[in-house]
Amino acid sequence: MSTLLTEAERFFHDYIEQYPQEAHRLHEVREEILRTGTYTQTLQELTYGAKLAWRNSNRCIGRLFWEQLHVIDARDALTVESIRDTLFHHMEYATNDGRIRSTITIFDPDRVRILNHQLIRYAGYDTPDGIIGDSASIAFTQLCESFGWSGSKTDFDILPLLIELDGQVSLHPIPDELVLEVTIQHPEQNLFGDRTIKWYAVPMISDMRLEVGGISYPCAPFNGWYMGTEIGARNLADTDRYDLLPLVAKQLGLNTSRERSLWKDRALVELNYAVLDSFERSGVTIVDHHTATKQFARFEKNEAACERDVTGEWSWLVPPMSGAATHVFHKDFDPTVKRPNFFARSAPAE
Ligand code: HEM
Ligand code: NRG
Repeated sequence: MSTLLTEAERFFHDYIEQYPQEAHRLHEVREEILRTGTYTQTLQELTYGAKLAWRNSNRCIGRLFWEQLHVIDARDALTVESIRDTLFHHMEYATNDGRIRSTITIFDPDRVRILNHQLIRYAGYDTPDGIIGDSASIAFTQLCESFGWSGSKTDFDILPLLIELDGQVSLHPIPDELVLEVTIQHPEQNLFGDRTIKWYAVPMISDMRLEVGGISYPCAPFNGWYMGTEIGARNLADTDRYDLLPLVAKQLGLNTSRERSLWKDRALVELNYAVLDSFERSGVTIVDHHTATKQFARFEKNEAACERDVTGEWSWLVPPMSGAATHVFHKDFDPTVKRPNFFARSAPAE
């Protein structure tokens, strides 16, 4: 309880600087903690805390926009139907027909969990004939199957939601109309032969714990939009994900028998170009890694002007291609973890 008190006091110190008329809250909260062992935050406190958690996310290159976060308070959603509908609402609101809105939905800190890594993700199956779909989802897909779910065994089956309320897990398929997807097509080349390759529009992380003022919210799914390399240089390219570079290189007629032909690099560039171009043509928000790092430089400038230090994790901030062509490669970052923040739910507090 003393760490809760310390964290709450630290949080309200900054909060009251921002909202001086709220000075009384420090005494109220202190009293509530001493009396009950915990406290309930106002929506204004939660909103401020969630934005700071984003601002403090050391791995996030998208932090320029930390003040533009739409916060949905779902602490009163305490039936599976209302939790499910709230998640569906988040998807619809955030997707916004492609003009993606950064959004977070915050659920009851004690009673609600989502078992999915992201609200929308593709299933993965380990079959005797090889892996189908996203190998990163194999274990979670098996969990869904143990709850009676069965997918169509395509490379792009949308997984259902697994919602846990008071320790009871229930499974909820996501209606197709809530899932915006983009077919990836290069404007000049056929990169994938007769295969159709696509990706979903909105990354909605649902397995991180939001911590604000000493209170943990284990269920607080959030989203921004994609940086192209997340899809083109990792999800579709990693050998333990969709592993598409050999196919793309073959389609481009590159010499894959010699590393020094740089077939992987050349395939990566065209694949990433196709991702960015396809999202843009579909009217779905996405940012390329050059623009994203420039936006991050503006964030660094803004923070300096407010006399705040920017913390960061270099190995996450540097994009997974053309790293040295961006300014973040050439800098050091202080990896100190500030609070409020988001934490891996399984990991102990850092
Ligand atoms: C990580 C971009 C919005 C919190 C990342 C990563 C990228 C990124 C590229 C690294 C992901 C990876 O390598 O797997 C963006 C962009 C956004 C955005 C372009 C557009 C607005 C947000 C929002 C939040 C957020 C709205 C929270 C409110 C985080 C966190 C991580 C992260 C906590 C680390 C995830 C982890 O540890 O797995 N972001 N982000 N980001 N972002 Fe953002
Ligand atoms: N790399 C993961 C998503 C991680 C978070 N990325 C964001 N977050 N852009 C992937 O699915 O590829 N966000 O909140 O926008």
